[in-house]
Amino acid sequence: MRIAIICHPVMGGSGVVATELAKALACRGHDVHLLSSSLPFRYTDCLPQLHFHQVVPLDYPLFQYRPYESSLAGKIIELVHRGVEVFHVHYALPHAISAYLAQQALAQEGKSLSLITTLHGTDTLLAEQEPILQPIIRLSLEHSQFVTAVSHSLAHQSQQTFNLSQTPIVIPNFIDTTEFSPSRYCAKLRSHYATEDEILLVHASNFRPIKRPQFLLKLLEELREIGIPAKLLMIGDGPERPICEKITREKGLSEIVCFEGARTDIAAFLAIGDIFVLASKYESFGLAALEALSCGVPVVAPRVGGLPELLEGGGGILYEPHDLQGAVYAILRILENLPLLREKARANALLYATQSVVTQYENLYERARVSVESLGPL
Ligand code: GMT
Repeated sequence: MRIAIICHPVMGGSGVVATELAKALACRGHDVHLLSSSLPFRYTDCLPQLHFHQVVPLDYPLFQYRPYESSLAGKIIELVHRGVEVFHVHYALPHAISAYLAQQALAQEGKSLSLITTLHGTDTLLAEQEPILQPIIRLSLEHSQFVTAVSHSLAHQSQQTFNLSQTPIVIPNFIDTTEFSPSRYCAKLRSHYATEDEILLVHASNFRPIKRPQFLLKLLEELREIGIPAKLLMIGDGPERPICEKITREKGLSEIVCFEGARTDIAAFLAIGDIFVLASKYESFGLAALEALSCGVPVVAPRVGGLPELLEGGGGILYEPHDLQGAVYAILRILENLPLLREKARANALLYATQSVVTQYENLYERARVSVESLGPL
């Protein structure tokens, strides 16, 4: 099949999922076109079947804002003319909206567009915060052949927020269980951060306020107070990082908290952890938690969004959001059963292996393509 995948390039789960999906489809022999405003950070330029198209919005002195939606719509139309059969957009904003515009323009030529939109959570959060966006996003979703969501929780929330005629299909995120594996453990790397007797907590995120990383510093302090020799390794970068670094310095925690910034080989850092910790206000799925599970690292996470669904397969313990004592208790319970929970974490992650999830998308593309073909010329 000739497939286009459209995503935001920034460091975040949706960009990872879209890029890894594009790579996996290209490996299966599909002709895949990846469209984004710049090169997604997981993009590797070595697959002959994978083509990157940068979408560059028009820069004109009269315009205060560049019209990205229009440029993307134009690019989609161009690719339809070049024979691309299915478009899979990650995020309605602005990608499904551009695809809707392209659909309308193509209808004038008697052509139709196969469109699949995957929701990762932010469209729903933004529409709740900014209700003027709701009807625009709704329109683009109702014009998608299929809408998918990365968890049941997000599917139901999105259906309600956008008053959708159908509940989105749930296709969870996936993981390369060979790259994210317990075998990535490296004693030498771990020794930089903790001794064998210490407990190494690892966190990885883009340090947006929604990730609430300051809570993790409080959690570390609580653990030290009750005599748990814990240390915290923080991976990633974003607006909350300098604030957390300042708190670390002010509270004299610099010996036990280490900020490593953004890393490309995240698996190596996850694999040396004893427990992966999250404090997010919301996670539609929690891809970083899945990456940790796949490395055999148990997860402690708040009961929000799609995290309960992910952790019900084993290898993690939930706590109620904001409940510091609940998070401490979850860590203690994991430490009592660490070897068993490590096994359960890995077993759970194997349920999300790339191949089975990519097949679900492939089947959906085929259904979308056939349903548009059966319409014939408009
Ligand atoms: O979490 C972020 O800051 C990035 C965001 C994104 O859009 O890339 O992640 C969202 O999509 C991921 C992939 O489906 C999910 O694993 C994350 O849970 C989700 N983030 C939120 O819902 C806050």
